[in-house]
Amino acid sequence: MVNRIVSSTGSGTAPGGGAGDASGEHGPLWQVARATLDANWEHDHTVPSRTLYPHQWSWDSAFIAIGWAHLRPERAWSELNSLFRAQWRDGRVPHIVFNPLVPSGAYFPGPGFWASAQVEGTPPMVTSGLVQPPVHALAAWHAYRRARSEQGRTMLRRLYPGLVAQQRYLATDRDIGGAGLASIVHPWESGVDNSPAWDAPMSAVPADAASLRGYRRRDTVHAAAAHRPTDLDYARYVAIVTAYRAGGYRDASLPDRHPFLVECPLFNAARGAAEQALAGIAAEIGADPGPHRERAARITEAVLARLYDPQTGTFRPRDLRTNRLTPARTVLGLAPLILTGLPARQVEAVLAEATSDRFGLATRMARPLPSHDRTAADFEPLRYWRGPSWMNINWLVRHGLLAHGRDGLAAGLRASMIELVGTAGCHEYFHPDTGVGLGSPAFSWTAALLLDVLAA
Ligand code: 9WN
Repeated sequence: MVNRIVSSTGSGTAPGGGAGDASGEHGPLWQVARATLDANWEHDHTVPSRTLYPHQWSWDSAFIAIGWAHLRPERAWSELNSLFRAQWRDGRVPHIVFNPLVPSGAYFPGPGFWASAQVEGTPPMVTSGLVQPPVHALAAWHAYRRARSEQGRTMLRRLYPGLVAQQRYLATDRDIGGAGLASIVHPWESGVDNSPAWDAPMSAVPADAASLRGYRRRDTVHAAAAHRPTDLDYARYVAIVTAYRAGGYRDASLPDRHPFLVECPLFNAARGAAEQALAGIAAEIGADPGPHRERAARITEAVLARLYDPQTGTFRPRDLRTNRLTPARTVLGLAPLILTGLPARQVEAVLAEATSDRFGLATRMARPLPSHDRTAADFEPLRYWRGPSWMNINWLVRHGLLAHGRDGLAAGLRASMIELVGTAGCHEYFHPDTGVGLGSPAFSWTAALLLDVLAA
């Protein structure tokens, strides 16, 4: 077990150069993060967790690549490359790539459940049929700038067509609402699976907890059931995948037949940020950045038109089944800050929400942002995505704060992130008040993003 409480002093040997390198003030912490990533490395990718998530996950790999850029840049490129080798012909990047060497029952739902081999245009390896937020171009661009090299530029050139195809898939097949936003077809696609943001659309999905009797959940073998989704949630997750799979994972005519269709602010902000990053990548490799800038602007406009509620000054998901914004005020609403073209009025609105008692952002803050509104009646500090703090969401918000020149708030957030992981270790998520580590105790993106915030 590489996870342990560390002191903030000491020395180490890792390369680096920023305040966070192994020879600096945070040397021992740097070493814990490095040991966590090393222990989770699996020939060409990094598993999120050896116990809970023993395969490759899509947005995890993006965040993990950012960490590897500080230690072993070749692994950052391998991480993204191995993921994009599993890209489907239609451009979707699957949310799980299954390792055939891991016993099929180690994770539920496993490879047999997804049955991707029966679908046209899928890669030789077994994958899920869902996607996750497209943070990969952002990660590739960030990783490259953290460790600029000729090899890095070659890798950007190699990844570019896949990154563009990923965006094209989301902009076309997934524009189910027809207004320029991509819909997610399952809460797992949001990456924040169990968020109260999905309670309203999920409540309309017909399912019965008893239907789970034919399956065996694995998550509750490794994590406390009280910290995980309920059986009824899982029955709905399974029902939604079953419906999507029955249609061959095709997106045509989903409104007529699919029980869950939502436009998510984080997912779409990630699309916009991806276009911004692709503009940078294109310029670096001699391609045309213009179309990417235009697409970023169009996505930003669509996020504003579809997901911003001027009455409350918040961004919230739109449920296509009801054509209404979902009621919960979750941390998803802060994600549009990563759009560099977000107008000043909405930047201020997001900051008002973030600095309110709901989320507690400040230049000096005891704890990072929770995943849900602290003042809400359904805030649950222990259950995943319904209150606990996560490093990836905090990293994204910090990225947005820096993009909008809010350096003081970004510094406050950074200090709280370092303090949290420095005290608790590289856990999957954290109690938003006490800071106690929850979920997997050796979680890769926590380690990777800690390295990145330590470095600058
Ligand atoms: C389902 C791997 C993934 C993350 C998600 C997180 C969790 C899976 C699960 O773990 O989801 O994809 O089994 O709960 O919610 O964000 O990518 O770390």
